[in-house]
Amino acid sequence: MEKLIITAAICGAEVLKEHNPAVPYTVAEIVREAKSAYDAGASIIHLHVRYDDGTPTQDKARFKECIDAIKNVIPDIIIMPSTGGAVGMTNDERLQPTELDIEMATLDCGTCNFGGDDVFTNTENTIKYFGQRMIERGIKPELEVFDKSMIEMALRLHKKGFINKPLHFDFVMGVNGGIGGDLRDFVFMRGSIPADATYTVAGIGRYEFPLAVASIIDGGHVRVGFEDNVYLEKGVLAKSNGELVAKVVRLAKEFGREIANPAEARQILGMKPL
Ligand code: KMH
Ligand code: ZN
Repeated sequence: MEKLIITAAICGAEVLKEHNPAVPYTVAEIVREAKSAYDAGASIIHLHVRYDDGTPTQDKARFKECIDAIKNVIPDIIIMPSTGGAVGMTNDERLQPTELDIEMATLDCGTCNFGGDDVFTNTENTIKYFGQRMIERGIKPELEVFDKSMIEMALRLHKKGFINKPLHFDFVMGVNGGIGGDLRDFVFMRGSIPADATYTVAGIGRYEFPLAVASIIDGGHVRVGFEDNVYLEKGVLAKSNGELVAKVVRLAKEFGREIANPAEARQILGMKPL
């Protein structure tokens, strides 16, 4: 089985210090959390950025500041900025990090409710626009799918030339408004992608570690981090993103799965070496 790629979603746009005091807002805090995740075994950092007061932003300058600061400390890490941003942002606002020199970015493949009255909007034309931008800029998309219908959208837009192979999916499971996070949901999603595609799983909240185990066993990859879950176990807050990554590394070891470093992750995902 291929080595396991661990992605750390260290920050997100919605989770706050009120949920876990270790959630990073400042550049220094973002570097601290990225380093803790890398040291524990993550090879990809899924990056959202905030202003110092915690407000989410897609500001290009803020992304550059954070990416440069992370790369200064961890030169080989893969940084995958969000183009999802936060609910309510415009397309061009969301696309700002793609103007930077980045290797990967998220590409959200459909619209869904996002808790309460929020709707995370990604129309077909939006996905085409984002996909085209990533092709032009040589950025590998991670296809964020919150439901099975979004897999179908991604496959259709691949056929139309807006998303290039090799396809790499992220099953985001357990969002209020998307697919659940039970094993049968995982089997359904996993069985719905082409045989030559790769995938990672991001289980929200209590789904994080059970779905990590499912993916470890199945040969998929795993995403953990404060964006999805702030608990190391029931009632115990994680002290860092590194603690969440370390738990996945322990689980992988139990099932005989080795961990990929960033160079190996690039190879598995069909990306250019650094
Ligand atoms: N913050 C969510 C509305 C992504 O990073 O591409 C969207 C999100 C997905 O987090
Ligand atoms: Zn995200």
